[in-house]
Amino acid sequence: MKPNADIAAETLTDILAHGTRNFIVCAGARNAPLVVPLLKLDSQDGIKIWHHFDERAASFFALGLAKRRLEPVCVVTTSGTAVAELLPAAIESYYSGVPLILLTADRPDRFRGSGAPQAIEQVGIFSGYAARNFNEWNHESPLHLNVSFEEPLFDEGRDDCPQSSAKNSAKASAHLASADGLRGRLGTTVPTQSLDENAVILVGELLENEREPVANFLRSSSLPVWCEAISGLREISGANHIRGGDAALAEMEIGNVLRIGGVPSLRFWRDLETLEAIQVTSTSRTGFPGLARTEGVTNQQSKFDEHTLLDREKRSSEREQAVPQPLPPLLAHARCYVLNSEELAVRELSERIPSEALIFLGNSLPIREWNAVATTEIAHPNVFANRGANGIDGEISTFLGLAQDFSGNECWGIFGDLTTLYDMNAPWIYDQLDAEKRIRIVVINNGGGKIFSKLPGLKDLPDDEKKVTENWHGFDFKKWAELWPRVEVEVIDVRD
Ligand SMILES: Cc1ncc(C[n+]2csc(CCOP(=O)(O)OP(=O)(O)O)c2C)c(N)n1
Ligand SMILES: [Mg+2]
Repeated sequence: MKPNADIAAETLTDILAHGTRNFIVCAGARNAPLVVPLLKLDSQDGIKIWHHFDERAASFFALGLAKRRLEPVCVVTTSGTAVAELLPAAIESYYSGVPLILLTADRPDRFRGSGAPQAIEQVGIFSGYAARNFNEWNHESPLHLNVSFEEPLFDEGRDDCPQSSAKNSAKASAHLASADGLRGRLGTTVPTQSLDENAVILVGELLENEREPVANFLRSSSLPVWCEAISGLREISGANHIRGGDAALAEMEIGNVLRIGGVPSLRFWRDLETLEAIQVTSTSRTGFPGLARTEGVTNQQSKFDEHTLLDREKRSSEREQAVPQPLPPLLAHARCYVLNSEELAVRELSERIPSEALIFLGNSLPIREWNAVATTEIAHPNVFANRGANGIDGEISTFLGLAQDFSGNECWGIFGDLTTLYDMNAPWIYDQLDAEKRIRIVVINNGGGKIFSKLPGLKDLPDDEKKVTENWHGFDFKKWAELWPRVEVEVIDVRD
């Protein structure tokens, strides 16, 4: 039988060889053979060992660390339900194309199905959401490595350490280079032939390196375009921007849609499911169509660069044909709607947050309100959100991971009240973040899940039923903030 120390050293060496530098340790007994050697690597060759007690928050923090640059981040858990806590972040990582390594310690095979303490069915627990070995893994999704350890967990007199040497870094870069090659082969041109004058372009989440070619494409096209804040292109000049979100789209006659990047947060996108007369073409890094209907829908996985978005010929012929079209007034002037108090608060925030800041938008109303009403006078290119599975869980943790990885120091996260309550343990990691980071959490407290007040079927329920559907509460967020002295929390109270 292989000694635990060898199993741990081999596993960690492989993970390091795949370019991982950040490990989030959620310590237990069973994963001690992994944790002890890892701690010895802290601060060597850029390796950083983080620690968290809450595996769900830890895995979302890992997702945030990995999200911008797609450098794999590893979460290390003990056995049992600790492993199950990783599922939400694994799902988000799967749908948003982010590399997460889930390294889980287990009891040996013979314990499977036995009901013995802290022995659950860990093998395959993430089903299709995670690859189970390095060969199956595409580097843009979760990888689950389940490692069994016999007792005694430590062998007498051994002090093995995984290799973090230059040899491994070279192996890692070779591997990443080949992953890039794979992504490169996915590149194709966007099928623009199906777009006519009734077309709109919707741009969802883009990686930073995807933005310039997409921006050039938008500028070369006269079609109206809706850019999500997380595309980083919402405020670019030279594109025919639609302002006013769903309200503006509702006024337009739309025959077909070209979606570039992540799945948009628009209500209009959800409605496209049944608006079958509208043809939809999607092109994105992750390759998810974002619609269940297949009729009238084309979809491709694509890497965006100057050559893949639109081939040169098509681009120049489009420019020649492009007769300047007068913009419908609604597109040119966004201010033809009345803002409610919550929207006003979001607008005011967008005027207050400096352009260079990192901004994380919580799901539910904050992201929708920002997209619809945030100022376009100030460019905010560093906006992020978790739009893979649209969860309201783990949002603050993801924000903190992004904040740590961000090159600047000023970071703002804007969250709904239930979203905040969901991730109350997130600030645990604060003390480990770079001291110069200035991190602000804005809670838009409307006393519950107010997005449901906008849904037909739920908005007209009597109050005693809305209490249930919206989870009304009178929670005082200042008390939560007091638990974490370093956390700067601003509560915007927009309760009726
Ligand atoms: C983990 C998870 N559970 C449930 C939902 C469904 N959901 C979407 S929005 C929402 C309410 C969020 O409330 P809050 O954070 O206060 O935002 P508000 O709607 O008030 O803007 C819920 C429960 C979800 N997206 N994710
Ligand atoms: Mg709320």
